[in-house]
Amino acid sequence: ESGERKAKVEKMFGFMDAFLKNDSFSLQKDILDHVEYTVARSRFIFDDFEAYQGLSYSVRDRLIERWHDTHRYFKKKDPKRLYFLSLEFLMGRSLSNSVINLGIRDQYADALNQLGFEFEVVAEQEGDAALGNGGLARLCACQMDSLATLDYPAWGYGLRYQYGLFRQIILDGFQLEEPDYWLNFGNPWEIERVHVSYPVKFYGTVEEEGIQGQTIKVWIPGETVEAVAYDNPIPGYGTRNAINLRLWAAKPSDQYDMESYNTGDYINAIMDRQKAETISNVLYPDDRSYQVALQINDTHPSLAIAEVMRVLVDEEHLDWSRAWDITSRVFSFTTHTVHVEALEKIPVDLLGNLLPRHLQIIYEINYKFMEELKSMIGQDYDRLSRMSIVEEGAVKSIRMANLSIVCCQIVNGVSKVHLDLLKERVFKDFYELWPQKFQYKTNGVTQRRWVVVSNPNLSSLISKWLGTESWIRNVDLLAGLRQHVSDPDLQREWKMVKKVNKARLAEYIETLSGIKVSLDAMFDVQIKRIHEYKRQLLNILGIIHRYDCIKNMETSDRRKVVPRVCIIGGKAAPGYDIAKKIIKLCHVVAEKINNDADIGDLLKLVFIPDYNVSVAELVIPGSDLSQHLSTAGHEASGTGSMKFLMNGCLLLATADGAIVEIMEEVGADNMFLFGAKVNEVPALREKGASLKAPLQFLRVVRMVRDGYFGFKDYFKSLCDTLEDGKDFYLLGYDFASYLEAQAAADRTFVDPEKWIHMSILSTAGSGKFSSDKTIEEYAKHTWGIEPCKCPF
Ligand code: GL9
Repeated sequence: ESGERKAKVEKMFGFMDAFLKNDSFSLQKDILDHVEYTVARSRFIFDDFEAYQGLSYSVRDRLIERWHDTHRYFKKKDPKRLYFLSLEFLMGRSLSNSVINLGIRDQYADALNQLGFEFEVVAEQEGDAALGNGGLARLCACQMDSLATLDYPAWGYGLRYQYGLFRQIILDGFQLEEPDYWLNFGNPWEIERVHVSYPVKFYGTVEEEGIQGQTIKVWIPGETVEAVAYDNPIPGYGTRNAINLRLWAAKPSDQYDMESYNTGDYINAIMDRQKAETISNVLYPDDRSYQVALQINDTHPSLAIAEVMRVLVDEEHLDWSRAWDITSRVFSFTTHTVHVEALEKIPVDLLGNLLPRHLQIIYEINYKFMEELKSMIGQDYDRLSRMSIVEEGAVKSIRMANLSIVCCQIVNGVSKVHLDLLKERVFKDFYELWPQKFQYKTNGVTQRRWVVVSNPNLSSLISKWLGTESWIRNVDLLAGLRQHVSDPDLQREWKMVKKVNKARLAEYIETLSGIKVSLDAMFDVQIKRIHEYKRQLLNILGIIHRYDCIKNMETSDRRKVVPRVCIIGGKAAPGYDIAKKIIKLCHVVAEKINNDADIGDLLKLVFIPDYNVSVAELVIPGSDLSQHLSTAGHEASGTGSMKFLMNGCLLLATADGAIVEIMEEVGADNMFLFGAKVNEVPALREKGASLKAPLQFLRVVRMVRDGYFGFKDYFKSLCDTLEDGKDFYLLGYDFASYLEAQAAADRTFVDPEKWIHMSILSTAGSGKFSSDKTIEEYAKHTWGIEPCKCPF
């Protein structure tokens, strides 16, 4: 038999051409073959989109090849593996990133050229995979890139939502939401694994059974849904390794409701089956801090704790303490918020109905934890009830964060300040109990996506001046730019790159909005989810103030004004009323300013609709200044700032989240900082109404309130949030120092040499904020995994 098998293997090898070839002829042939046989268009006539499809399938073949080799190698070496669970992965586009990581971008560009297509144009055909809300989800995508590049044996696990995050449509300045049918035109980057599927059970009852003198719990589920795997290969850069992001889709189970089929209720049975698929239909468009019930965020996969316990105890029949020992060793938990009210809670009624056995297990974990806690701290009932996994009250709920902390040996924050806040506020009780559990890993972003893919000109420039491309894998080398910072040649070339990127962005703005912007103006950008704590409103009020000042200036003084193009972009959660009003305010203010001929190029305001990863890739390289305005103590990290920093954009920011560490790396004098500090904020809030806002602030708020921009009634509730004593996010208090920071940015901008100097130092100081660094820290200090590099 083994002889037969051997013959078969030999025969198979005979069919193979070793690895796929990457010369121009082979690539062209591959693309054409896919156009003809996979896409089923004629190789003689196909358009840009079909070229994109043919190209992508050809890239995918190369990904699969590496993916197979990597997994065969992992299997052989059998290292400790990491399984990275997240409900959100915001991957964006795959084409450019893949060919760059595979090291064959230029070859593909050349092959396409020979076929009469342009790589950039073809790449624009791809839609975004927007399976996430914002920073938390994009962080996971960056970390997957780093895990692959650094050769870690890792798997990502998430959900394959039928619809991505909603599309933002702006109609008359109002945000409307439309479904994102991202799968409608197919997705060449995934591989459906119909055979990799697992039953996922819901509802039903838990019964007790006696087996060999022992009673065990048996869950009799009421419904079963099938989870089917879709694999997305993630290639590393400069390595053969390609790891897997496995996303699950819900499908009706074959065994589903057999009863109804037999009783003849065929049509209803079919309708019921469709319900199963809705589980992975929509990504919940959520944002923290105003949710009350079930919320999707960083603690959400924490139900996995109860599931692993269930499998070990109920299915593998381990005793509880052994099962708990294993579970608490394998899980680690990263929290991404500073907002106590945003910590996820699941109502007991809901959980008991949906997953009755899991609820029992959580109760058991809590019972044991409470006993242990009593033995340590005694009968301090206030503290016991604060730390309990079960929250009593009107709606009895499970505190998922408490469950995660109790279970995991390490709880990570995402920045230094964030850890401090976890210790002092969010998880104070737990920190006092288990100080050794609490750590932080500074978030990071991948320089592959955020410089090499999105800013190729800057990327080449950096490589040229460093004399190597190694910084793409070894980001510490970026610091080497410091030694050339005063070189006039570098400064000139640096400026040129920025200009080209600004021109590209200006073109985009004109296509979008018809607004022509001057390339000599400062491009000032704030792009991120719209949230009160992120204070886009502060930005808009600052713009109104600027407009008002210019209007009241003598003509001679106007010559000194630094022209600005203010760019704002971001989505508001569909149910977040105030955030939606901020978007509308931005539009009415823009309408007024942009149509005021008297202002001309001195000030423009542009709202970029439907902000997503690929929009960010275009906007960031083209911006001069970026704003990060969160009220200190509210942004756990903030990773947008890191992308701007790497691209040499100067930051105007509060000392919050990651900014505090950025200050340490690039120096406070290379940034424009303002606002109350983290430790001042609580005392300022205490002061309430006695904290008087400055006159300039009152004036601009009054303009909005009095209907200077129209929609007076509509903006009333927004203005009310800024009244003395109600201004929770301290816009009034921070306004004066915000304007000072803005003035400092203006003064620096008119000194181009100084500006470029600061810009180069920003990129040079951005090395610490690569996700490669974050992943190395996690690998060493949290996961305990080692690289496992597949030989070429
Ligand atoms: C967030 C934090 O708010 C950010 O400050 C942080 O940078 C990221 C990544 O750690 O996580 N937590 C969170 O829920 N979101 C974050 O961006 N929100 C969204 O993703 C919408």
